[in-house]
Amino acid sequence: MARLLLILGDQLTESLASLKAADPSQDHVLMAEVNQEARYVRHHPQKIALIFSAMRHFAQHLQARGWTVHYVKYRPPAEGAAQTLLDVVKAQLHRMDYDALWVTHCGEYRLHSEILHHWANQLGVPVECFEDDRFVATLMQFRDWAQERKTLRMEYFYRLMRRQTGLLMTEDGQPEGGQWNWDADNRRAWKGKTCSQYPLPEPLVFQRDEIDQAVLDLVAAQFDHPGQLQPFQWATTRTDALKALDHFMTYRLPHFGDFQDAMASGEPQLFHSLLSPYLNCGLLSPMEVCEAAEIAYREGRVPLNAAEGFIRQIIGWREYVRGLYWLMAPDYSELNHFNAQRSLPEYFWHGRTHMRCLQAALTQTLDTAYAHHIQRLMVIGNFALLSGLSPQAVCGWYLAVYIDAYEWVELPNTLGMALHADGGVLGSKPYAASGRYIQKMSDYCRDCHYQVNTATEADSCPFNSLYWHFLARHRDQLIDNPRMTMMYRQFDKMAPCKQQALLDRGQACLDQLATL
Ligand code: FAD
Ligand code: DLZ
Ligand code: SF4
Repeated sequence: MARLLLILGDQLTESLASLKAADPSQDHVLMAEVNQEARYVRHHPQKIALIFSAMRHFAQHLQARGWTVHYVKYRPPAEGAAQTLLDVVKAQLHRMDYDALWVTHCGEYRLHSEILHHWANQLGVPVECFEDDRFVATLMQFRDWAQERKTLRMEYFYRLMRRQTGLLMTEDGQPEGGQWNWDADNRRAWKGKTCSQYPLPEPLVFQRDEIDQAVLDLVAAQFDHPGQLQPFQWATTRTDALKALDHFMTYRLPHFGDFQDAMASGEPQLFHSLLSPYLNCGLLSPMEVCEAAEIAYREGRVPLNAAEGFIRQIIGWREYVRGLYWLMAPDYSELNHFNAQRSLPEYFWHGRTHMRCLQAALTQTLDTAYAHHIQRLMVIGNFALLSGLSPQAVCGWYLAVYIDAYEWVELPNTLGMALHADGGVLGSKPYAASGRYIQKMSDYCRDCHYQVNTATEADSCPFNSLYWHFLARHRDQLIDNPRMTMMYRQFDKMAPCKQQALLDRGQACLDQLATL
């Protein structure tokens, strides 16, 4: 009774459900680098390098543990080798006799539905799919939770997850410190360059081995996708990912909460963890990461607002967006509440714009495949929302450029959180903001071509007028939202000539979007 286990590039976990159920003495593992996965969007070169190298290391690890692993290395399309996962599976079933193909639930609807609906009748063996139990909540649990509610706010799901895991809970079932959420304490701007009280540590550097080097050479030769391949600074093994976790716990978590929403020129990471790529491809587990944060808090090494803020991102947001993705798939990806139709300005692909904040976030993204949450949400996402960029184009961009991007996590964050294109399923109001927010949370405006303190002049910050233009053009959709009343009141109180000047400047920005 030998089974063939297909393990995907984001399933690099030794305790993966299919591996747990299988028997290494007779079942075989199959892993494959294929064009289907490497090219279905123009993934950032660092993302491809991370996945391929982590896959190769993981295969080696499984072999050392006694598994028989059939590993198919990448071959360019011109060489006529197997290009899809189905091709690879078929070839392996042809080579040897297996009783079944075992898979673990995929992270993307695209591939999951292909496997479940189209493979079995082409393969001649049954396809058995295991639930992906690397998350805290099951998909069924999220569905049940959602069914009981009119609105699906993350905060309430998060509280359920806190109770379920016991993370940061007191013995009598109360949230540690008497409060569920310490977000109000987590909004400080970082003045670190002028104030040494909160110094940033040196980034952790990993040694590159032969596997990394071979993959980096391969990606450099075969993938001309947007983004820089070097310097490549990511961990590609569980051992190194654990070092990254440890380094974060010691040096950055203590101030993670305070500066969670801050942005600073030349400081791409600030106090963020950079752990999402490892969580999402399976090198780290969400619970081990959260438990490490809780221990750091209980031992007095980090304050509560830091530990809670960090844990909320993982058992709150991460679990919630995954549940929402599968609840709403596949139609969610097509939603476009504001009927936004503009295409992406070219600078999304090279970063050259006069808007300093956007230039910094885009350039950093293309150089490192990473931007932290506030850059993704309040700079790039906010700009896309205010400018009416097509959600499908924007989501395609986010899926391609970020090292941690898989549709289950990217889509709800981009389409739902940043663009409000789901009409409020995820968020109770759009995350729209003027330049003042960016000025408050960063030092970008100081060196910008545009003036953040004006709104209607030819050199005024585009965010300032685009903000009012957005509110005005979507008045019918937003006016009844109680969380938007104050903004509309503010606009309605302005003199008509001021209102017109704002709308004119906003329209001018939209007309010149390509050259801002
Ligand atoms: P930290 O700030 O250190 O946070 C710790 C961990 O919490 C992260 O590693 C991540 O696993 C989790 N987390 C934090 N926020 C979220 C969130 N909103 N949703 C899910 N998990 C979260 N995250 C991805 O993993 N993949 C994506 O493709 C992705 N796309 C995004 C697109 C947009 C428009 C926005 C606004 C956010 C997106 N996020 C995405 C969420 C978040 O920005 C990243 O998880 C975070 O920036 C990763 O960096 P970090 O590991 O340093 O995070
Ligand atoms: C992201 C990615 C890339 C770039 N390449 C591969 C690959 O060659 N083989 C593979 O099994 N997985 C890869 N992945 C991850 C998959 O895209 C991911 O498993 C699916 O999108 C499901 O989440
Ligand atoms: Fe961004 Fe406006 Fe500030 Fe320039 S002035 S950095 S465009 S917010």
